Amino acid sequence: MTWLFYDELMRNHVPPAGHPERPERIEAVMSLLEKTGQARSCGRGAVRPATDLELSRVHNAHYLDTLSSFEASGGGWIEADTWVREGSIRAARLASGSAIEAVRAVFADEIESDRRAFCAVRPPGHHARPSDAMGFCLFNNIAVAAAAAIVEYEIERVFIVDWDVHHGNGTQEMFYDDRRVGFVSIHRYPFYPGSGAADETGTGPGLGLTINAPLPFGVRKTAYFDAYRRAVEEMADRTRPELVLISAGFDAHAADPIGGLGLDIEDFQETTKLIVEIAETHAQGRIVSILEGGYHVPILAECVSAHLEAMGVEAPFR
Ligand code: Q9C
Ligand code: ZN
Repeated sequence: MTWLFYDELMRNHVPPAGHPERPERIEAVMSLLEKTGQARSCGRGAVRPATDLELSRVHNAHYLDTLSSFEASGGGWIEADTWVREGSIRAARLASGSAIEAVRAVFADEIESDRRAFCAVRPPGHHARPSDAMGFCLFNNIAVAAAAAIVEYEIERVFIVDWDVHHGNGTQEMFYDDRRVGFVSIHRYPFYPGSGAADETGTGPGLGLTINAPLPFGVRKTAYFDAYRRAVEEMADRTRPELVLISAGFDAHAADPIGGLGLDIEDFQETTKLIVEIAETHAQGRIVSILEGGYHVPILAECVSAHLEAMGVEAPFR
């Protein structure tokens, strides 16, 4: 059994019409998982908002205050791409709280094949920086989850893999000098947010614990998977992780309206299978996958369904 985390209140973060990061994204994901039978075969995790203490492990306390005041005084665009209004912070806290609770679930479970979780959450997180919202992201859900794992379960080696089409700049920044967290990002480059060159490899005790695989638009699929396998296997060797976290963005799909790197729905089963292998080799099967981008709504839902299938969640009605 895999654990599924979702809360309808995450739909109450509502950017203006036409914004790609919309409530329908997770609605469509959940409806499809119900239709395929996958929602029923997952355990349903209880979602709660992340606390200030949990968020402040990776975010500056001043940022939390600024964000609250911004929302309380009516909100609007907090930066070029990121909208905040009544309901946004609650949604973002639930997204981070889901990720924390998913970590708890995979550490609580006795059976290896049950130590997997997927968080169908929004707003996404991987661009959020210690003191800034960015790129549709308010709180860095995956970084909050990694920090919670390190503190609560006293682990020393976490591996974060980020296959969203955009570089996971916020996550990279939060752990750039940290020896406890290995970070791999495979992304379109040059592209938003501009970072993620191959020579960004970490610093100090974290040197060698960041691997970036920047790929040009139009890359062949074989080159994509060569780069992916190489980076992921190298980082698995370097970290021998006790927990694997996935920044699961699906905007590298060829039809994504704002991203695209030539991938098809089934390709996310390949990216997933390698992570399952690594988690089983090193991490007693523990995987927490957290939704990031993916903006073609029906395709996003199919990608999530395929991803879960590769994590062992069968789709009897598909
Ligand atoms: N202002 C995620 O996929 N596009 N975020 C900016 C120029 C921002 C994507 C275009 C894309 C953010 C989580
Ligand atoms: Zn993205």
